[in-house]
Amino acid sequence: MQITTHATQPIAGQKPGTSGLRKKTRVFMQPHFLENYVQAVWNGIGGVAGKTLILGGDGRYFNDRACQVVLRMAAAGGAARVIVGQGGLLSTPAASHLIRKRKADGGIILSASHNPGGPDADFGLKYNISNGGPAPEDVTARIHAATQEISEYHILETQDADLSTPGETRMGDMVVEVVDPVADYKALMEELFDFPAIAAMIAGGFRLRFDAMHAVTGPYAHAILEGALGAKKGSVVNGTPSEDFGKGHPDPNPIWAKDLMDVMMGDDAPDFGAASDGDGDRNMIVGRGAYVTPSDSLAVLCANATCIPAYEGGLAGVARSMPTSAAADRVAEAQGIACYETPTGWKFFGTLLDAGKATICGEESAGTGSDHVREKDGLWAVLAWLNILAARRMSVADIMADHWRRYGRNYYSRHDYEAVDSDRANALMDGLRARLDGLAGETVAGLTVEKADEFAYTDPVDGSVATGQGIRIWFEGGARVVFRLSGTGTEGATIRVYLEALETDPGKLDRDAQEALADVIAAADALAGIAKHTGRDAPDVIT
Ligand code: VG1
Ligand code: CO
Repeated sequence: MQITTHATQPIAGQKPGTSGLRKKTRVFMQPHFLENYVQAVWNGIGGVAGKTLILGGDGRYFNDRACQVVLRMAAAGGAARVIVGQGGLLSTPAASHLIRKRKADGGIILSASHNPGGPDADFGLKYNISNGGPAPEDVTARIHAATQEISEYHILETQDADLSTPGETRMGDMVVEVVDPVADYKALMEELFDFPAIAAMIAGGFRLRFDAMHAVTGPYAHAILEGALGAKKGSVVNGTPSEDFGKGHPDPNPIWAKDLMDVMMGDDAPDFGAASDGDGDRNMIVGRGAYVTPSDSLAVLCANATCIPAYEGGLAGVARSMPTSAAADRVAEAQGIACYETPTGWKFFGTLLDAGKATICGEESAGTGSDHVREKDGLWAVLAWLNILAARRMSVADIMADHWRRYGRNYYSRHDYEAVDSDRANALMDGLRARLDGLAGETVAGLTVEKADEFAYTDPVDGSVATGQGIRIWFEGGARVVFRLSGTGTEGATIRVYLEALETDPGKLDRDAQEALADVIAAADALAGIAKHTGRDAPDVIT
């Protein structure tokens, strides 16, 4: 077996975004594209010689071939061992757990998360560090710099490794250890949650439906929900991972998980519904007739965490991404614990979790998780809800009503304008930025601006600074709108408009969110000129 050195040159556009490098699959499949990036990862982290890495992906198109390339390049770099999920599969939270459990030096996760998969859809690659979390910005900056300086890459010329059965083989001097992708993760969930209580609730007639959206959580949900917890066979739907996610869009929100929403809003709805995304780190929670926004879900999990064995002693603190609603803040305030506000992307929670400053974290984009791993975790959120329902013996709708009565309700919605021409999207943001200083006191569409800024963050643990993290505008009366550009898209720009208004009047807690936010929506458009800049008269996706 021979290590070949290929001459190459930098390929433009290999800059990791909110969550690793994401591109059209065909871009990833171009000659040298994947190889260049993997070599840049190795170069950016000081090489892989003697290291142990975790490898797995969400099973989308090109996952299998990319796995083999990563293995051959790890072997060429002198890695000691790569632990791979059987069939090349690992959910993102399971990969994070394996990195921690096996004390690996890091891991490669092959996924474009909630983006569709297939030869004409999206692919992605993310490097996680030894705490199990996404590489922080200094590491991604080094990787990006390495992509711009690359002149050669090294790869072992060898047959594909057999990833079909657990066990150890060798690739050159490197050990390839294939593991069951579910086993360790399932054991961790059993430690955190009161499985007997949940199983008893299910045995008592509680019905649930979990939509794996043809993505990676299928095997996990089968083993945990139907296996360990005894949910009826068929409770997990779309549970076989497929390369193109059944031609679907594996993003767990009311738009893309519409089938589940229809069932949950129907006459014979089960008690509880949930869905997860391509790589298993996002979650959607819906009760019978009651959709729970991710921001509310975070607040409810924090308010009820002590029902769950792992968090019985209370939380050290809570962290949420800046665009996430302030619902969790008031829970933290009531509990007398800290609430941190970070930029968008799970990588910003890592230091807070490592330092023991935050126990539970969440994002408005359907991500919730805790210090059990260093990624957001879809099934963890589902089990947390089930544990709370089993302990409180209330329906999802009643838990929400009770929560809002006590803390008030943060009406919340996100409007996305997708595949907008990048220059036009930048013009919209630049226009807002230019006006920020003079905005306070101005009245737009009936609302008066209280203050406005562009979010910058100084990490309270390591002092690192992230600037340009979204434009925030607050209105008198407590409403807020945030504008930012997505860092995970693969086509043009996606403008995200995050809308929020707090309601504490007990008579006004049951409104439709779009209706309750109508003023803020109008003010957002008037301020940013969304229609004018994008030529669109409505968002592509409303969550
Ligand atoms: C989006 C979400 C962000 C999330 C990220 C990765 O990023 O807004 O909250 O952390 O996706 O999630 P952006 O830059 O497009 O807004 V996942 O499930 O793709 O790993
Ligand atoms: Co994801």
